[in-house]
Amino acid sequence: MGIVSSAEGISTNELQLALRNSGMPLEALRWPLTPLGLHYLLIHYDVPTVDVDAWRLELAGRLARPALLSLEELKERETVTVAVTMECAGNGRAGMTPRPLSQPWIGEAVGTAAWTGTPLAPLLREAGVSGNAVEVLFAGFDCGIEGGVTQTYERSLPMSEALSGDAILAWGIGNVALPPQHGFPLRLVVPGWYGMANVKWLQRITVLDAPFHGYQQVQGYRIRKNADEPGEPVTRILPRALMVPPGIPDFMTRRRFVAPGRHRLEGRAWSGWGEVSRVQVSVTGGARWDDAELGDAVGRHAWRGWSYSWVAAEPGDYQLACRAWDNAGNFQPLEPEWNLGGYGNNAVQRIAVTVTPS
Ligand SMILES: Nc1nc2c(c(=O)[nH]1)N[C@H]1C(S)=C(S)[C@@H](COP(=O)(O)O)O[C@H]1N2
Ligand SMILES: [Mo]
Repeated sequence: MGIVSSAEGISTNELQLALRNSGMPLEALRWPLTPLGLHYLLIHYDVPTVDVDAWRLELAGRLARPALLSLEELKERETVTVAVTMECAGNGRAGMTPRPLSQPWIGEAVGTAAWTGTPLAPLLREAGVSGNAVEVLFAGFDCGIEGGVTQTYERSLPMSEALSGDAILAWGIGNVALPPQHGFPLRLVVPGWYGMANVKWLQRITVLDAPFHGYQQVQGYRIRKNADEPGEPVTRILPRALMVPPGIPDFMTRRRFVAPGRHRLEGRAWSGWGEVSRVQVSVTGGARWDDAELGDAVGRHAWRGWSYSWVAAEPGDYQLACRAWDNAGNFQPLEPEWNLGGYGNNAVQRIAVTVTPS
């Protein structure tokens, strides 16, 4: 992964990635469930086309009863619908200096969807997981070259997460079949984990008796300062609060303009480590912080709303900011902490707002 100084303009390569992988416009934070088409997208290689009639999910590896399952057979199993806030591990990457060269997210790589599918754990248990199994590997259909390595997109989960967590194999989103870009015909959804764990376009699930050492596990998605160190794996989502940008935007700069008076600032906050326990807002660029009012969570694995009443008395330029805490004790830093891949930057969001003369 290369790096560029953030003073340099965006490269054509980054622009290509940015155009393929759309973010959620922040005004869509108003919806508890992100409308289909506004949920962010991240696709490393190409969107594969899958012939669902010929398609079978393969259950393989350290299992007493390996299996091939059609979509119809999967749909006959226990079916659940779970609201999950999903966020790309690279969200906030463009705010790091120097900027890690990859999809240049600012802060919009998030969305909440109602995913419909069947729980993963009972499926694995019924297939008879062997006693020496340590991880479960999920392989997609999509192939590409990354870091010089030709690969299929694949990621593993620890056995404990696969058997005790709330992961589902999803064939639906918001009451419709998965669209191609979200993983048709079947994807993994791992509540609380950053996006990379949620493998799309599944073709095979393999139970492993040794840790997976594939590219997306040991090269990509590691928190490290340089390529020589192994670093720490990226796992669960760090807390973040985002605000619906108030007022109206300037077309080019996206600076916001509001009239003097009282404004209800609102947004959402989430964490993959536990419940969001506190959200604060600053209308003074961080000089002073006040507690926001918390709303209900959309679900156990989904964001919760917050609001704050701002009296914009004086015309002038302001910087608004918000930050969240979770009940596991995690909170958002004021400044990004740099790492090579540009992962997990949950530094506070700042929004430039002008209060216009009345
Ligand atoms: N097969 C496959 N699964 C994948 C990816 C991919 O490129 N290929 N991208 C991952 C990443 S990095 C993210 S953030 C999420 C994004 O899911 P979405 O596009 O449905 O929002 O999918 C994950 N699953
Ligand atoms: Mo991602």
